[in-house]
Amino acid sequence: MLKPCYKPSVLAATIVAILGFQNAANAQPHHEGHESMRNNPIVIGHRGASGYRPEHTLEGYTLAIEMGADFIEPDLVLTKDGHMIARHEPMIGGTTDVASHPEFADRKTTRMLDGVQVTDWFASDFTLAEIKTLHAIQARAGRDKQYDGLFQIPTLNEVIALAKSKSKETGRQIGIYPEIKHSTYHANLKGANDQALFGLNYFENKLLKKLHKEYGNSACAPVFIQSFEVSNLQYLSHKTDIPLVQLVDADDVNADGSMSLVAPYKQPYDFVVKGDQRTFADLLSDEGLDFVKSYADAVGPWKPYLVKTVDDGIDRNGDGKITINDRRVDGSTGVVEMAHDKGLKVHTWTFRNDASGYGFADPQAEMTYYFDLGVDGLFTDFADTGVAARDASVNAVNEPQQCDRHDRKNHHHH
Ligand SMILES: [Ca+2]
Ligand SMILES: [Ca+2]
Repeated sequence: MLKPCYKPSVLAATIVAILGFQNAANAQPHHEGHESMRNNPIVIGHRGASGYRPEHTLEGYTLAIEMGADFIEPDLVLTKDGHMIARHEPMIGGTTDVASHPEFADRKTTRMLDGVQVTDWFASDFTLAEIKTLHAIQARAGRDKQYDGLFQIPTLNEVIALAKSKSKETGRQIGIYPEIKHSTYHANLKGANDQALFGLNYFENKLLKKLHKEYGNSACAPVFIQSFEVSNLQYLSHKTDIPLVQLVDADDVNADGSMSLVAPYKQPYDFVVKGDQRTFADLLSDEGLDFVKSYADAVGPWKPYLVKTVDDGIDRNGDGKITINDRRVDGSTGVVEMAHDKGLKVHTWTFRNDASGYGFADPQAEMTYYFDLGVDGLFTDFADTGVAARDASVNAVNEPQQCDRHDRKNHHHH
């Protein structure tokens, strides 16, 4: 529609564009080039496509890949005979049918896990051959249980083989995003003779040996290694150039938007053991991010660390009740920007269609909000929604991924 003011408005826009260009050029001559190198933010299939299939199964990972996930996420724990298998916890009662195997009834036991007493079946009391007789079940209420009892528990080797074969089949590079679960716990597990079953860094060494064999010791490997603990990542930083991710947890979000920090979600467990007083939240301060940058390539904070939301008692979606979805979204906390300034990537979690989130009733809109904010990736149980949300973001980039990482050995001379 032509209006009388058409020409002046074009002129005004041109002047603004010229001034804007000059301002940008004067203030940040290097900035445009940096931005043009930006990669497409990644969608990580959280425990596979756990919204649709039992978590941590080859079938679930396959579905996540078919839905467009860039990375699949195996959480790793160790069996009695030292194999790395994909489970969210050393406890396997909630995610497998072990309770319906009478031959394993006497394996149910009580252990301390990161300071918490837990009664369950533990992966480290089973050989891999025994684990292979179990089948996965849907762990979360309200999700499809028709696949319960059908799929086996995969090893890391099988997850890697799947990612590689699917990469060939689809022509897309499917990455893996393994998490070392409970490093301190695994290092201190006792065998029958009361000696350490695995010992310090057995888990880390085993993982690196496998990853280096499959992908090489390279910053550009399609792999991120993640952990909630710190000292194991510091150890790994001296042994590998594969990117490392410091996960950052919390207990809950307070009404005013601040983080609630209650054990065992208050501190990395290796900090608890060493008496280091720093909390998870401390790792995201200016000083904390500098510390993380000394050994890791990315931070993986729980999403409320990135976007502040406030419970102000207003029913925003008008459904007659106040839930976390109604919270007022107060924008960035500044963590994403500060991490990026320090050269750390930001990957955040977890986005779920059936739980949605703080301040958002629409899970796809929620994920697009985080992508627009500038996160480099996010974990979702619903990879299809994650891909749609990413593709709708102003930060979506329709170019092949380029490796913009540097070998750690080039950056950390003594
Ligand atoms: Ca995980
Ligand atoms: Ca509501």
